[in-house]
Amino acid sequence: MSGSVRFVHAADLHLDAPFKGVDAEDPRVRAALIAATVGALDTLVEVCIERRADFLVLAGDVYNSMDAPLRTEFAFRDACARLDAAGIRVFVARGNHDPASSRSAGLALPANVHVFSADEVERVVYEREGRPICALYGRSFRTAAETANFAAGYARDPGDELAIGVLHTNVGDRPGHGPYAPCSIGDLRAAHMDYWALGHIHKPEVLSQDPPIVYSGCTQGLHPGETGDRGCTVVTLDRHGATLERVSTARVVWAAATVSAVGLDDIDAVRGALLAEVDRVVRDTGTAPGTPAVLRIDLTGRSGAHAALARPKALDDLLADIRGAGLSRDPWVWVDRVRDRTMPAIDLDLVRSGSDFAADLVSLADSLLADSDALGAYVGALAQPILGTLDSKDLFEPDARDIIERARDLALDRLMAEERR
Ligand SMILES: [Mn+2]
Repeated sequence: MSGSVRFVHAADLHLDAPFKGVDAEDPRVRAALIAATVGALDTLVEVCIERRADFLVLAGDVYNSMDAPLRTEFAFRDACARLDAAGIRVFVARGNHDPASSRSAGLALPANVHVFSADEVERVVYEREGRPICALYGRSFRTAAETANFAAGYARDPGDELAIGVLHTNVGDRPGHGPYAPCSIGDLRAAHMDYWALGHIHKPEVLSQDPPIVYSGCTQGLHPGETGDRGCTVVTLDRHGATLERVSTARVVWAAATVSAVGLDDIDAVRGALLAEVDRVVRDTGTAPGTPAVLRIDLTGRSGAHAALARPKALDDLLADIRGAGLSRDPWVWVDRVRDRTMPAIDLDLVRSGSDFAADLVSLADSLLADSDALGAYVGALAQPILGTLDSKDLFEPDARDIIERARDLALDRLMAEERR
């Protein structure tokens, strides 16, 4: 074997995934979300063709469900046929969402597609003009819950000049992800591959540089939690090593932002800050300029606009206004949610100058904050019942100053809310 290969590594396309957690009433936004996963597949095909890839590696979860609709299977088959026409092969390892036992695994795929065995690690040789160039090792999931260590079955043939491992796996028992085909980075290194094309974790991540052990991440974020760039990894590999390049494929980017309302004293100032955030997202949607975004914003901080935001329907009207502005941008931004997490601004000097209960409260806090012995004793007495219930006292190290300041402000917030009723 001699030479080099260029391939595109992608995973977790979840082509038939429903978008959860967003209820977009705008028809253009709805249509974009519905078309996004298959659109990302189209972009993936274009990337393979533009970069003159030798082959595409898909490391599991092409489909979201074990009985994916026929139209989704047609979309995948059409994509493979376009690659076939361009002379690009496709290597597929099935994952926990689309195991070999899926009911939707029936549609015949073009001859350029190879689906790895679900019985054992399978070695397939990519050839160019009849000459072996690169070996690919892969194993598909048979069932949705494969909990054996598949990585242990991978071993490079000493005759391979180039070798790639393909696997859907949870490396390092990551919490929050299914414990499927678990393995360690050490298990993967022990197979002596030149590159590991992994799937399952949807956030792109390079676990190791030498050899590259890579989660390409999903091709399209599937819900508001999957924020930021989503795409594929273009790999150029020869016997000296690999060069990696990230290319975005997402048709809609999920974005989340926190906007501080500190120093903003009325609704118009808040509106200005929200619009500035929308425009920031328009300019900066990961590595793919021109990609529409769905944006969630939390408004935070002590703000003079707190009371105005708390008025009935004020936030709804503000959201509708910001949405209209976001949809007029190019690319558009759908503001899915603005949450009001602001608190009232407190002018402590003004409260101190009064003669009411609030003034007494601030005065008590002032005297404690001025006397560290008294402060420690006071907070210690308050914390004792809680500390008594903990097995390890080391877990809770009370910061007395912080506790008193927060207790003071929380009590003042409650008092002010009472006054407004
Ligand atoms: Mn997945």
